[in-house]
Amino acid sequence: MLDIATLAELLAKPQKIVITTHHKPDGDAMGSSLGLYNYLIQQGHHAKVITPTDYPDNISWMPGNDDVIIYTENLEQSAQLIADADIIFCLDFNALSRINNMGILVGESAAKKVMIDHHLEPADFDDYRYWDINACATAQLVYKFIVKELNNKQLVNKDVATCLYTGIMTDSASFSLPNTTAEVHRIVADLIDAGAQSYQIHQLVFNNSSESRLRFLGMCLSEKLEVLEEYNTALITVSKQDLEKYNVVTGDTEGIVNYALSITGIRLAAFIVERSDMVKLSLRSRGEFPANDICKKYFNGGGHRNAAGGMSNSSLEEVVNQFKLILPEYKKLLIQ
Ligand SMILES: [Mn+2]
Repeated sequence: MLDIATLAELLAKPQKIVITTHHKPDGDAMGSSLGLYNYLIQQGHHAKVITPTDYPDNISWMPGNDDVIIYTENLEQSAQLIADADIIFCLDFNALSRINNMGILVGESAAKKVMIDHHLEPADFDDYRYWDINACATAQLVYKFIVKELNNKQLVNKDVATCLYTGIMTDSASFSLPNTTAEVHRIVADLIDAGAQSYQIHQLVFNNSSESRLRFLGMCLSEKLEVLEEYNTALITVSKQDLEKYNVVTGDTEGIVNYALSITGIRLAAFIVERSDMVKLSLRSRGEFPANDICKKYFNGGGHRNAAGGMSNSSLEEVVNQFKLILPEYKKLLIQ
């Protein structure tokens, strides 16, 4: 294990650095990765962000985005950078399985691994860990790492601030989740002071939908939403044919589960989607209800208490039936 003094000393000289984040990066994954990237390049480091897969258009505009390498599209270059790295920052994930085949390369690299993350149950692959499950976003932790651990607030420039603001905004559902504390708001205020333009960022992330994405959302809400009043549960089920019909692309299904959770009285919401090779589930819950418990126990997944995910190799119909059959076990918690 490294301590912060040793890590700070390492970072005082230019290093070869790889920054990576989880499969199918979201706003926090890209915001924290590019926020750290824009910080590191000011100090002369050779830094590269490598994502395991592609990511949606509405988070593809942040400063530094043109320099991001997508692993699946640049296998050799990525492998070389990972093997040659002095330091690998692992942001917004805490198990190498979350970065697919890249996990093997990162595991084998002699680089020092720095984990900055807010998910439960971290695996043991890192040399330095900055981890807090109470943080609303990894971007919040990247800010604190730069400002509190490395004492470099003056290097939080407009580019860094724009990326970190985006990470915090998206992971806190626009500053609405319970973990959006006063401290988070103070950090966000600092980021605005440093140049983040909140209005513009909201426009770019949330008002940036394709027409087909909006029509797909309409179809989900009018035709695919099922409300199980007895269990205060709502689910939206989408088949492979639905995805094809609406030309659904990466990121288009993001956040749809939240509409199901927005119905008065609903405590558990599920979005169940048939992908080409598996069925994926996204669960959201209110209050104490442990959505991650269902994902962990029944669907090879996990996550946070109020936001979790899982997968299954069964058919879509079987997964939906299984999900419904699980609900009686949780009825007490669901009807509180
Ligand atoms: Mn996150």
